[in-house]
Amino acid sequence: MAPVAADLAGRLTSAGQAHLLAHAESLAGGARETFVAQLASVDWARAAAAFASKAPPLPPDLRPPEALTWRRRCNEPGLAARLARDGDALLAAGRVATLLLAGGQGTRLGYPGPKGTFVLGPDPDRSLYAILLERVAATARRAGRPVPVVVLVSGDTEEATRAHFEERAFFGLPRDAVWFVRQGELPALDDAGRALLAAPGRLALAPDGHGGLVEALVRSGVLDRLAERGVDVLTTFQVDNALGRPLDPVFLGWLVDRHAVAAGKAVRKKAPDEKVGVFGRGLDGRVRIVEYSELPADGAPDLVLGSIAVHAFSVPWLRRLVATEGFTLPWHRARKKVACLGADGVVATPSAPNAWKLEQFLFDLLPMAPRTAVVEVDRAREFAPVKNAEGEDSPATARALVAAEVARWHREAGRPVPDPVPSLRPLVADGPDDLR
Ligand code: UD2
Repeated sequence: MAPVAADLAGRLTSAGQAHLLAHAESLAGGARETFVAQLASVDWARAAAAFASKAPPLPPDLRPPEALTWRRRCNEPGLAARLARDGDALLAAGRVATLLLAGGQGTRLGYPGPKGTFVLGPDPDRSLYAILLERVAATARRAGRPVPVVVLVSGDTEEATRAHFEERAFFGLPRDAVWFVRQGELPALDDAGRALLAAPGRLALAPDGHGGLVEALVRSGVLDRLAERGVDVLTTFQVDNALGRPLDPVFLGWLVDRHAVAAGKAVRKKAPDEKVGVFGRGLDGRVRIVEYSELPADGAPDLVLGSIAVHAFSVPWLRRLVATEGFTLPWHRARKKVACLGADGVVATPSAPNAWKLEQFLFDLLPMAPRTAVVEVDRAREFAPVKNAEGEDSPATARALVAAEVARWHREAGRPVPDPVPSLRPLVADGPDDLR
């Protein structure tokens, strides 16, 4: 059998992965070729840099950032109307695109496919992708201009996601305005930084975090394509929130009003231990989001604004940022239980965490932004996460929140609330105005 190509062998050795070379040599035939191809697909220098990096320490003096509060928005209808006009103008001018984060593995839900294909219901065609992308299509219809959609996928989600879009005829979106962008993957590493094998001849790979979208947008050329189309604002949202509104004109208008290059949506946290990142503003005036898993034990109770992971970024600012020398997002490391091939040649899931998964977070762009606009929204209207199979943030709690919101639309439109409450079909109705 031909030895592993010298340049790959060199990359592996200099990244401390010589054990993988030995494993490759122990394989033969197709298994060896598949494994060597997988080894060649990993950016080993990036993995070594990620493992060696230390996430920046939390600034000690974070305070809640200035925000357009829900109370102010309700008390100043004139302000909300003006902001909505500015946001609608951006949409009507085709200057807004949106990116759906759909590369995650959805481990906690225990659902085999990409989370976007999960049927939230009640009707059987109500997948999360259908609900969310029909909402984008409805917004574009109202604006009279297409809204380009970028879908961030990973090795775990790309194939089934593309198939779902084809089956559903892209949910009414123009195909030439939908891009699938594949994020990078990194191997799970042991305490010495050595890559684990998920099985003989197969690395234990995981998506590199939704912050990987920045490199994926650059590498794929999609960031340039968006700029060429005249897109100034790229909003982002998550596949696991059926009520997510990344194209809300007030949100867009506030970004413009604050002359900001980044924006985020917040809800008042239910409790300090709610599993949402928190907005904080440092003495440097920069707004950041601290992930719930990285908060102090008390959950930083005075940081009451929790992130629902709806963001917006200036495309020109993003393009300048990624072009600056040495730009990179910090690496966050999480210690996880990763099923892997033991020294005894048997694949086993360890009883205790045994490996490091390395992720970049999209919201680490915020402290790089000179100004970030934050909009507080009403959780009942915009936040119905599907994270876990049971209990909180589960399909059951999300279904109840969605039904309550659809019922509210009927009441607000002076319509009797149907029983059962109908499924959420944004192309039919996406708010009380559509029911009037
Ligand atoms: C996320 C936020 C949390 C809060 C919460 C709201 C992060 C790290 N945490 O918690 O602050 O806003 O949502 O519900 O954002 N994804 C990718 N590629 C990846 C990893 C994740 O596309 O490599 C997507 C995933 O498909 C999902 C979203 O990012 O749509 C967040 O997934 P997560 O599990 O990383 O974060 P989560 O849900 O614990």
